Amino acid sequence: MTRSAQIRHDWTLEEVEALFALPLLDLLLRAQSVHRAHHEPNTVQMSTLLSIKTGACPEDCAYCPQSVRYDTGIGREALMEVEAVRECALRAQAAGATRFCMGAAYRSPKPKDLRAICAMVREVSALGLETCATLGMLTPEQARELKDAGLDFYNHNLDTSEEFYGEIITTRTYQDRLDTLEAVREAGLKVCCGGIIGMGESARDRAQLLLTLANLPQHPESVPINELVQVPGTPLHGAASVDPFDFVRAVAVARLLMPCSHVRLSAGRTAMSDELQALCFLAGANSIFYGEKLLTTGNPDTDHDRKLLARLGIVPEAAATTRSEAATGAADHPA
Ligand code: SAM
Ligand code: DTB
Ligand code: SF4
Repeated sequence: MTRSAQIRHDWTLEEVEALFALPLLDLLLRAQSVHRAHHEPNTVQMSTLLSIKTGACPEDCAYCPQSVRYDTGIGREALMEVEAVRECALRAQAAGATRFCMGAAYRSPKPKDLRAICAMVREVSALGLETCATLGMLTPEQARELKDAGLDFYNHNLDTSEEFYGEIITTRTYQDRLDTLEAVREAGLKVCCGGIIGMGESARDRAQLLLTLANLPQHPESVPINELVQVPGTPLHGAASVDPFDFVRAVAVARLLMPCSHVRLSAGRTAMSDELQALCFLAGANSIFYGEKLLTTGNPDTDHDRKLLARLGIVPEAAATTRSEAATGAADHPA
């Protein structure tokens, strides 16, 4: 079978549920085989996050410590200055990151803020880093503005299945999210889109989330799989924890459904053992958030991560978009 023949956008829920139901070792073998057919083995892409505008978000995402509705001890902070962002990006680059992702606690950016963020994108891009932003909902014009400023990726997660979504967020719809993803794609930006495991969703919800991602007209170049970071004060604090093997299954199924994408082992790594993270890499994860902080919560020390990768014989992937990412667009969309 050729590589492009494995790129499908017509998965059924039954097929995806059947993958989840495979014996774990069979699933891992299949996922690692597909991984090796599409990616350099033993490499990992490293992105560093920075919260450029923290707290007081009007949305009600039940997992999020930055919503103004929950008492999590996170106050309102102004949008950072361009120079301060540039310094953080330089530090991330010196530590070994190749992509810098700027996150803002917005429902959607205001015109003045977007202009300032475009200036940040230009500065970070000029350092030779890949750029990513996650700023909430975008109009097609806003997406084009970011593209013109040199933005490479836009992160906007579906978070969960359409069915479960209403239990987690009521202030915007699933369709709003799909519309933003379409605007981002149309503007020529690369898409980073994934979800969160551990919010009380069912196995079917997990299958449905990955199915929706895989059946988008084009697979997201980057698929972050987050494990819920439980923050006191948020409605999801105290949610039942996930069986680690079920988390690994979600990573493996993402790899099988979206062979060319980078699957990112995202939030939640501080609570994972080194061995569990190694299993996630075996399942096809080939990207991490690297740096001591995610947006407002912790992430493993860079020193620990460097040692872990060295112990596993995994090397950081060079910057610049890989052959496989290019293939997600070209190979399956000849028109
Ligand atoms: N405000 C923008 C938005 O929601 O699109 C951008 C920032 S928001 C923090 C980006 C993503 O972070 C969310 O969609 C969610 O998937 C993830 N996230 C937020 N809080 C999290 C948590 N406690 N645990 C895991 N992932 C989380
Ligand atoms: C993604 O999928 N996960 C990141 C990033 N995209 C923006 C965010 C994780 C946030 C975890 C909670 C926090 O640090 O505030
Ligand atoms: Fe706001 Fe984004 Fe947090 Fe939702 S996830 S509350 S939109 S910062």
